[in-house]
Amino acid sequence: MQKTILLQYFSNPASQQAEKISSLLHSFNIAAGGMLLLVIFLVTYICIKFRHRKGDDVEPKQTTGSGKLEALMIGVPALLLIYFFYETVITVKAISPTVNASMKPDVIITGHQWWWEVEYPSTKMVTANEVHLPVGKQLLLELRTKDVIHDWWVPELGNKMDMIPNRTNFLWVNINKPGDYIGACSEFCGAQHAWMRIKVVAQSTADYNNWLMANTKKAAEPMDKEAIAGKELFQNKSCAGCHRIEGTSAIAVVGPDLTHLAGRQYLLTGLLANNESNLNDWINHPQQIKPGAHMPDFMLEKDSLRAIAHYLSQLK
Ligand code: HEC
Ligand SMILES: [Cu+2]
Repeated sequence: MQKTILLQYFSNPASQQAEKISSLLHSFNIAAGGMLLLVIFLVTYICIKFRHRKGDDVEPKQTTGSGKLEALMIGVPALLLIYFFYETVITVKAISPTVNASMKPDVIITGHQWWWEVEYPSTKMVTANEVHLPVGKQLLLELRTKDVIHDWWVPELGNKMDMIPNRTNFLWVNINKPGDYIGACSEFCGAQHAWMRIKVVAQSTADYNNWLMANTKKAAEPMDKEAIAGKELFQNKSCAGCHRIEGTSAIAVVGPDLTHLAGRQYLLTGLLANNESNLNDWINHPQQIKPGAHMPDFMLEKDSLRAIAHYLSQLK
């Protein structure tokens, strides 16, 4: 989860949008690099060629004003600027076609301090933090926020987009190849901003449809005595006041939807691997693990905690 995010941008553009941005960036780097080399070469050449030599006592011949040289020095950078301005406008237009009211988003992503809510309008399914998307399809992402400004950015998949209170923004993405793509919230949004990571799981259409079907189902029933007790405790110990588990009486949406929690690879936007013992730790003292998170510490007995964690770990 901790790969250097910026480097991926250059090395692995994985969507049509990212490819366009990447190729613009490459041609810009080539032009800027060429300019830099030319300047270094000229400075070095002039320093050597016109250096002070023994016996040079008279002032060298002074030349002023060269129309040709000035035209070149102003003209070439001006042309380059115009060219890159034009290419930038073309690229921006190509990666973000206009969204009109009749278009339905494929996914609605809402930023919260400090997690992501993910809704699939076609099935009304809601999940959190790990965003599954199909490859080879032009997808429209609708971006919102519940609190402060957040910013969605998965470098390998293209440009970033702000999530602004009381506004709806859109982002197009057409992913080329299956894989996991890591991003991060890119607008400082409070104490745990640095841990507001994004994970996009890009899948073939068939895999994606299977995932969507499986996750649209109601939550799995607890399979053993401890898990049954855990389910009870979840309803009674205020967890249900903030979380939803589809198919149970927990229907609150203050925190992430937990209906298929066990299907996620990570907990808490990448902070912990998703397993029963980490779940137990998290429920035991959320404020030590993610200080400031909007989930309070609970004074629960060890047995109760274990039962809840056991129950949650069965929610495949
Ligand atoms: C006051 C609201 C609130 C209550 C009560 C609450 N939670 Fe949470 N919970 C949250 C929020 C908010 C988050 C997201 C924290 C973050 O990532 O910053 C969260 C995150 C979680 C996660 C991680 C989800 C994920 O996708 O990684 C689990 C598991 C969880 N809570 C379980 C519980 C359990 C079990 C209880 C009861 C003991 C409980 N919560 C009570 C608000 C609450
Ligand atoms: Cu954020």
